[in-house]
Amino acid sequence: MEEIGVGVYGVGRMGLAHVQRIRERLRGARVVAVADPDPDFARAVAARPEVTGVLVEEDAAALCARPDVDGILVAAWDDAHEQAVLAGIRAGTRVFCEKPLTPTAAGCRRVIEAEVATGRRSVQVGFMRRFDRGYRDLRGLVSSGDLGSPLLAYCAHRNPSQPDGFEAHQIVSQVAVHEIDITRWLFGEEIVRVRVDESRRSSRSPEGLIDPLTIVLWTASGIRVNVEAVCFAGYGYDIRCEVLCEDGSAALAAPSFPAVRDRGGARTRIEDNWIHRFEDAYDTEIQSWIDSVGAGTSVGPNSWDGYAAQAVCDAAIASMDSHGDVVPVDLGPRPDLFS
Ligand code: ISE
Repeated sequence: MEEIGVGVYGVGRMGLAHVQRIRERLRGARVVAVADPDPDFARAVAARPEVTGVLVEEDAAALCARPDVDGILVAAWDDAHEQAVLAGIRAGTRVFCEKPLTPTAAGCRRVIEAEVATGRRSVQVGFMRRFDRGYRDLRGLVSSGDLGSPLLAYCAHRNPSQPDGFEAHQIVSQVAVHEIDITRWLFGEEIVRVRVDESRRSSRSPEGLIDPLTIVLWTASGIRVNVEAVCFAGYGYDIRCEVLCEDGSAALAAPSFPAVRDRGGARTRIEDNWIHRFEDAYDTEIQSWIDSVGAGTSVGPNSWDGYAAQAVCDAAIASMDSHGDVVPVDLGPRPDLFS
């Protein structure tokens, strides 16, 4: 199969990591051009030695208009996603969009409508955990039925810290959104209500932010998922998930690092950030997008998944703002294109 041409919109930390993975590790694609909501920044990044030979365009629409661009990868800041994704859909260009698809459920609805109007699915949303080996094994076990019906799950999502400017609601829309998506995918059910519980605030967490939080999700059949979302845990990037079923339980396997035993005791390593922790998942995710663009198909989490996750985030933020109300989630009808 011929190589596909990729345009990357948003060349901050995540966008650049994707440029590098496409250039260094993946097959079947080349990055032909980049753009960024800040065009000067795009020009500065394109001048770096690790990005040599890549052209710079003014915006996402210009990327899509290039005859050598078959797909755009959107990794700009959240508020810039909607316009870029819509530009791709309207131009008939395949889109990979980092989560969140857009920062509000209403914005995701607009994306869905635009896709429905074209009559084909063309957007993959960046919920990379669905491509992680450990999560895939866990899902296989839970859905095999060998452990009986799932009843309850516990997830921990602990970050060592967050960048300056991190806002209170992002603990939901940037952090817990992964567990929201994983819950829907693991159990194959929509989330119907949410509650956010506060706990004692960590002294590491900046003014105005309540960290950690526990986000309680209930699925349509009543499975309850307790998500511990921590933005300023200090010690590392620690991800856990355990599902209790009627006949047993299954937990996410941690990545394997050597187990050290010495005078200090027994220990192993914990990752320090998500790009390292999920590097294999990102590679598999972007490779599957490249393959699907080459094959003219669409795979992985779609706009409906992006919308459903965002609708749950909106409800969780409402619960957070009300200091603990149980907030229902009403997704409305799912268009046939996504059934
Ligand atoms: C970050 O934006 C991500 O997307 C990571 O996957 C997540 O684990 C982290 O908490 C976020 O800040």
